[in-house]
Amino acid sequence: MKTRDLCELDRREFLTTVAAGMAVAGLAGRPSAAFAQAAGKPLKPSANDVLLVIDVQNCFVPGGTLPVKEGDVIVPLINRLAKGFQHVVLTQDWHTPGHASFASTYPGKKPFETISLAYGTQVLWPDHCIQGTPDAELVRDLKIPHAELIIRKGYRKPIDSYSAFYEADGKTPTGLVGYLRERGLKQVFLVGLATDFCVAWSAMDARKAGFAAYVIEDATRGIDADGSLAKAWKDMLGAGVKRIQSADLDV
Ligand code: VGL
Ligand code: ZN
Repeated sequence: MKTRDLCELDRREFLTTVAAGMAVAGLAGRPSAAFAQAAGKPLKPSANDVLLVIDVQNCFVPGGTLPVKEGDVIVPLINRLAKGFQHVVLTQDWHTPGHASFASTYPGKKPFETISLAYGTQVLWPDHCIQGTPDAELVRDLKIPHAELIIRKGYRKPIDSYSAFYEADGKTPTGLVGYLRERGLKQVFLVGLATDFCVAWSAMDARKAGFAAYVIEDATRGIDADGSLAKAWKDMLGAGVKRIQSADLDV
């Protein structure tokens, strides 16, 4: 609802409409953010919200093994956004040598080709984010000292994990659902790399697990292999993920 429409409505009717919308969206009990959103005002992160910072690692920025174009440009913005969140969780792509997602594991295969594995189609990547290497470290300029948890993923040799919640079989949990639920964190805001792979899969799995999910688009960058970025947005929006910009947040 646009702010200028408000004057045309009886105030009581507006409040009823918003309250009904909140009940439908399961947002009763945290009226400030729901109100702000309904009125088109910036969202203020609350104590039930968590910022999920996906894979801001050396491997995914220029100079790394699987560089995302402008992957480094979003780091200052992520640092600023993180200051507005009480709760921040980071993820780290964390592969074994000879990992199932590496093209080098399969003779004759090249990065960005695909193969069929037991759990489905796997895009093949250059060797990247190998456990314990400088390439796998968080970007040095990422400054979020109050981050509460680092989730590592993709650490099993035979299976990839783009998502922070479930491995690529769609059912092996990383433990993040339980962590967020147990701590009463209900709405997940996502930033980081790459929009069309680890951010998108994490956002959709957040929805699957029953969380509200907001991707802060200008604090992400994509790989965009073969139309993957447009497809990822279509899939995310279809799954009920909200696409927002950093300016939509009051931080
Ligand atoms: C990612 C490809 C392979 C990501 C991780 O962080 O988006 N993409 N591994
Ligand atoms: Zn990976």
